[in-house]
Amino acid sequence: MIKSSVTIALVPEAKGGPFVYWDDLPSSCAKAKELGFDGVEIFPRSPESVDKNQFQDLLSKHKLQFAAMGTGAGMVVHRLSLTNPDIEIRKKAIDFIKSIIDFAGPFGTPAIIGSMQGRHGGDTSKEQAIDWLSVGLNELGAYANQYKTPLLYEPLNRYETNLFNTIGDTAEYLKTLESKNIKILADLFHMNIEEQSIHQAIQNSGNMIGHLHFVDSNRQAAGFGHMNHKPISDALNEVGFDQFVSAEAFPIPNSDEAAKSTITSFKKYFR
Ligand SMILES: [Mn+2]
Repeated sequence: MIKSSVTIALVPEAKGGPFVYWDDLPSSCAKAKELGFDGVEIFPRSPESVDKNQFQDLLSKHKLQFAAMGTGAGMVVHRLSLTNPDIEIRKKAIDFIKSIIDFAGPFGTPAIIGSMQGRHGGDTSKEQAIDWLSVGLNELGAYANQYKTPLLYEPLNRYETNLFNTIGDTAEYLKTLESKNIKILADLFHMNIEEQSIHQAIQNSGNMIGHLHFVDSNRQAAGFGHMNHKPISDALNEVGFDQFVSAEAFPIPNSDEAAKSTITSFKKYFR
């Protein structure tokens, strides 16, 4: 069964970003439970910045699942990426992502590589950047495997990366990697910009999708834009997707309203 999740950002430097809840882990988890979400996706400043015991207690108390953990603070806070021309920075990027995998893995939760993929340009050719990306993904996919969790790789829209923008291109690329432990994070906002057909892309590569960012056409909560979610939920059911659809949306008009619109839409399309 497809499960619902809501994002919680714990990175002051990411203010203005598309996350539903902010800063306060206990109250955000309480809200998620109250509204009926199955799980939470967290975006921490670093693994050390999250009190693991407190978080574990919150999950148990509210019977919430830990859906996914973002690594984007590595880029936002520390300017790291897997395709930086400096080998020391690429190594630090891999170490940062490993530290997130080490936090999430024991929960059975996957880490997400989004903005940490970086981009090509300047003296770095696309081929070179993709080679570096492959080195990182192969190492990190194998690393996540020790916890029996996949690594999630998220293709982004053209304004955020110039490596892989569509689900189809990403699926073809992932098949060339040594690590077979990498799943696609399909984000409906990026797909709305890049895909010819969102539901067709899901049908074509459904068995490689491991997580979904559930959002509307304008990066607001599902229900606050003009995306047609029905063919999308139909396609996800058709391919047998049974993981999380997680609200990665702006807190517009505020966190609670965005969360409520998400869960209302979730129930409409997935229940
Ligand atoms: Mn996303």
